[in-house]
Amino acid sequence: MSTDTVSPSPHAEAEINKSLSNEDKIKFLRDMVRIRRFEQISLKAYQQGKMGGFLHLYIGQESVAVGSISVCGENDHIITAYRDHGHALASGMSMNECMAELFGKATGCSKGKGGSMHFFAPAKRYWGGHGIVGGQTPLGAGIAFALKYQDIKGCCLCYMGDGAVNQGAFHEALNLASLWDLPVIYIIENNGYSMGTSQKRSSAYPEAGLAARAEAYGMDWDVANGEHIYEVRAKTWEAVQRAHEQSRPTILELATYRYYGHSVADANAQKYRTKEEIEKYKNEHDPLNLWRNTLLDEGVITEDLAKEIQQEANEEADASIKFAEDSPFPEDSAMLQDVYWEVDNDTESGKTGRHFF
Ligand SMILES: Cc1ncc(C[n+]2csc(CCOP(=O)(O)OP(=O)(O)O)c2C)c(N)n1
Ligand SMILES: [Mg+2]
Repeated sequence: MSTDTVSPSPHAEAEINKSLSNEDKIKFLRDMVRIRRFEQISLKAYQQGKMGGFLHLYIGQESVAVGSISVCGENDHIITAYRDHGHALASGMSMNECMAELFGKATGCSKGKGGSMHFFAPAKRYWGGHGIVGGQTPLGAGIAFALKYQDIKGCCLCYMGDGAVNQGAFHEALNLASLWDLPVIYIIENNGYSMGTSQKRSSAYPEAGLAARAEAYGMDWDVANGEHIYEVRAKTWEAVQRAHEQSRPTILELATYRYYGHSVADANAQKYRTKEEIEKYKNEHDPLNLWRNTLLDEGVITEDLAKEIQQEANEEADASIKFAEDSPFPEDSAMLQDVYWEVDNDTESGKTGRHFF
């Protein structure tokens, strides 16, 4: 762990950050440490053959989910892609329900039938977990539409990768979001790569960044550094206020970095970027170190408290592995449940398969 003094972030003075209590700040550290530990230990379990399917790790990007979700209120909603563990835990989901989902157990948040890419918690306004690149972007617009339609002052934070900006569905969503004044915020988590393809090899964009594509739709946009909690909160809050007060969409591009391969099955993880690049990010841009050192410098935490927070996260993650291992697999009879609400609820359309007309 680096203990260098960090230069104070200019965003510490933003209104949304000045009002933070020490407890709030400590919670952000705790949440980031919990997310990282959850994923470190899930990787271990994956390598031991305890779970199947995909596993896309968020390690290195934690400040984006924790910082942005921390400004959300009770009518704000979250939706994201398949790299979804961080957003789920930051939304208040428990490690137990998430780990059990990875293990395919009936106690998982999606009853063991979704796995890593499909964490869901509607009661916490967390709408997944989507595997089709860009597939969540029209859904994010739809959630925002529903809020507006019901006259609820809220918004939808819709997260996506830098690769998703080239999907047609995203552009259709942008068009409607702007045309219909929808309170949706597209947060591009720009980690520089789409699987093994760098941003430069996959996207045409002006120097200002990918978010500048918003110009074509008359939308507001911004580009910021996603590694610092203060900056992420300040920039997200501007967009949330725009959504709440003016019912207008925003594209917010946040620079970040993933330390592991695209997924645990990324056989080329060492080929499309250098070890030096990865080390540089780990050593100089790690969001956990950055925030921990900020809090040490501010006198909000001591080294002992930082260790205690890590220890607690380790214990919570270990307990979640035990919970997952001890949980049952879903019954065979549950195979066809939770596919269509209409079928589960025996409605006329569920019985006939006719949903329209
Ligand atoms: C429509 C579609 N095309 C291709 C894929 C395969 N695929 C899965 S993830 C991915 C890369 C996406 O990269 P990015 O949007 O930058 O997100 P990141 O993985 O960096 O978080 C691709 C091409 C897919 N899941 N869906
Ligand atoms: Mg990416």
